Amino acid sequence: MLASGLLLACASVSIVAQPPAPTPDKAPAKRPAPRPPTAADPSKVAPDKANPPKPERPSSALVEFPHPLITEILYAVPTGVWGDANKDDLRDANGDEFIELVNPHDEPIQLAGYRLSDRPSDSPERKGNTLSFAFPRLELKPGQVVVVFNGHGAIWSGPVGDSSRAPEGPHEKFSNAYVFTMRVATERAGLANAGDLVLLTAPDGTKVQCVTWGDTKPIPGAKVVETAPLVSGRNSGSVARRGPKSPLQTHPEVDGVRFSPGFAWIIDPRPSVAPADPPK
Ligand SMILES: [Ca+2]
Ligand SMILES: [Ca+2]
Repeated sequence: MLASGLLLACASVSIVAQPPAPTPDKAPAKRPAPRPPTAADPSKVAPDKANPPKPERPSSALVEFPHPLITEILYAVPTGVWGDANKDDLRDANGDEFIELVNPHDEPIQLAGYRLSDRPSDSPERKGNTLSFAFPRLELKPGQVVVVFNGHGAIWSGPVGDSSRAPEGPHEKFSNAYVFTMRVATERAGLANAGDLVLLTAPDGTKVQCVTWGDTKPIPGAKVVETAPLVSGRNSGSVARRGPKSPLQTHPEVDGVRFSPGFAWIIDPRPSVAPADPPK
């Protein structure tokens, strides 16, 4: 008993003499606390599985977000029935002209306030004959297509908008694109076949895109300037691009038709498929 009592006493003395053992939830005072990750050190940020970071939007089109991209222009309307681009059974040298645009980005864009125009009136003959069309409110989802016809003398059926209002829906006669008319009242206002331009301007006045052909010089200050091929005369038809960064090229003839309003190749890459119904 005595021996064990001594042992116990020694043990108790020994226990008392030892510093208190650190407990798991009590770290030593000198241990540096881990610093929370900061924005300056993004590699240390733990991945948020519920909200994975979006990849940086690649510059996948000629124009930056949130601008639409001009994908096709018909400035030289073919003669006869082969020129009836707006499908009203009439061929109008100006009325059947059109400009097609698409949302080439991966998020919706708003068209309100964007403007399409041609070369400004710089001569007495052209005075008052400049084309200018401002879009009303219309949200374009990624890949959605819009066609703006000159519209002079046109007879419309189906949903067609103008500068004051968007169409009620997509138009099935034009590959389900949204269709607009500029409602041009004079036969003298159109895109000149020998040389002219189309300028796309953003609501804040930014000159987004300028497409020229023939002998016309681009408007200074445009962010994207392109020269389209000359397709007038026997080669009349549209110029169109096949990819969001491809140049505007002569539209191939498919079943006699040299344009495809509403059918954007950059969305549906089927170059050999008939893009439009041949005229009756
Ligand atoms: Ca023309
Ligand atoms: Ca027509």
